[in-house]
Amino acid sequence: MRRKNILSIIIIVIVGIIMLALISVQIISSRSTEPQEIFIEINARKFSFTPNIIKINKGDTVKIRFISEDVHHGFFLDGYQVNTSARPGQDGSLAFVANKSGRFSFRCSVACGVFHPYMAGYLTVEPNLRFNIFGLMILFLGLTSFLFITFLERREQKNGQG
Ligand SMILES: [Cu+2]
Repeated sequence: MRRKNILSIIIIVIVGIIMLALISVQIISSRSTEPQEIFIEINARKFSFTPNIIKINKGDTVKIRFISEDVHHGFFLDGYQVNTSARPGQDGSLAFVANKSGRFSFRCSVACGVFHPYMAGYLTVEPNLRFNIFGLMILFLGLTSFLFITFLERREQKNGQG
């Protein structure tokens, strides 16, 4: 009788945890992994980009306004192979869907002076890992609960025998 009580409590707890996890997944995924339209203004001048580190999420549509503060500069994004350029007063523009995750460098694609090769920055496209993390957590919880139940059963059996 005691064993059955313990088992039913464990099962109720497991079901509760799984339900909570599923609800959290719903809330988190609907909040932050929904693709968004991102507008970014990038300023270029000898020999840097501002900002030079950009973070977005996979699936986002990125719209870039590229502004030059001094001479003719370019913006080329590795991995996505997209390019634009700007002169003072003549902004460049660029739009793409971030469908590849990873860290991509962007650099100036117009020779603009001595340190032109060092004019670079990074775009990080974050993968939508949140759901996977929760999936793994549920799996982990399920597995540990299973092992725990098996352990309890074994112990009960031993006690019964002894
Ligand atoms: Cu440049």
